Amino acid sequence: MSATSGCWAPTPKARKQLRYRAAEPDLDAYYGDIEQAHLQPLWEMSGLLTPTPVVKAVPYRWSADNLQKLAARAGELVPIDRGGDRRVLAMSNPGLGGAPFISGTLWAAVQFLQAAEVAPAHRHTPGALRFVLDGDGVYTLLDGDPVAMSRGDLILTPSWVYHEHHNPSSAPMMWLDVLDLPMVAALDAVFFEEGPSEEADQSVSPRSAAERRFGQGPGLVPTGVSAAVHDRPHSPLTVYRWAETDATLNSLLEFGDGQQAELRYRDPTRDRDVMPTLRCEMRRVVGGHTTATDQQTGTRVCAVLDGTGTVQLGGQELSLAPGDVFVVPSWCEHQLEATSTLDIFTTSDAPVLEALGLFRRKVA
Ligand code: GTQ
Ligand code: FE2
Repeated sequence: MSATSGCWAPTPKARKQLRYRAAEPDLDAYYGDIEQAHLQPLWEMSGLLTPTPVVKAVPYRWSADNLQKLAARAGELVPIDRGGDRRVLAMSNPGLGGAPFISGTLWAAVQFLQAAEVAPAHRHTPGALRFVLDGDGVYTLLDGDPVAMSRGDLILTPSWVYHEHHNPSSAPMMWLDVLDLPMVAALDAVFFEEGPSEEADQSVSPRSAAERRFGQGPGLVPTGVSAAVHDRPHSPLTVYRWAETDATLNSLLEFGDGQQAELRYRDPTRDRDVMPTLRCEMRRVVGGHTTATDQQTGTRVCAVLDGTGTVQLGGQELSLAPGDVFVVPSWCEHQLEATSTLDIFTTSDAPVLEALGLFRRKVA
């Protein structure tokens, strides 16, 4: 489902060679005729059914330093207006020939909002999430529910939910956005519309309505919730707070070898990922520990909330510091080594691969 052009069609050069090989005039004429008819011979193609995934996206890390400095400069230079209504820097995978995507299936970006700025309401079919690597002060309105955003929080913006971002604080704030946009684009299913014009800043409760209703107590969900809520394919809990995530990771560390813990963010009302296209997980690797090497199908976008160390990605070693974002392309070998305790947020398109029977994972 790569959004870039297919890798199986013969290149113009290959097509010339193909003609050359077809020295017989009949065959030569035939190749000309099928090309005219917009048909292509499978017997001349290669690279279509490969033994393992051939992935255009390459492993890459965007350093916190670059992300912060360059987003802050956009904050100085580029206003937020209707039309271009988000101040967003998309991470462009060096393997994708300039496409503004972190992989063939996912969009990842940093978004920067100055004090007193508003990114106006809209909605779209691609699903999105925000993860806050640093700071606080912004709230996002999700279909009218104000959700305060702070360090370590995961905020969902599921498909077709209106969202607008407000920064009533006195300091700028930046956060990570991940969307399933390239996947939805490859499926020719992108819709977008602007929302009602923004309201004045309102008082924002530290706990959104969604949290008070669906995140009140672990394993406790309301009865009598309308079918409209249950029929939606995403979690009705739209924010997962760092305090709970942190406490859960600490608790999980008491089990196993105590060197690492991993949790999955989940729909509290059903055994499902938070959104139909995006899985979210958080991993803690204790300083001094090295994880097993793993590979899985689908893209993983990883963000370092805390700690330092290195990640091995398909034979490439990258150093990690708080605020760094890296991509693990499909089926790429991945191994973490923590120098100081690493907390790494990961989101992936795994629910899509699982739904289609395409998810594979191998741990060495
Ligand atoms: O915050 O609404 O990174 O619509 C890309 C598209 C963020 C957003 C992005 C978006 C948004
Ligand atoms: Fe959006």
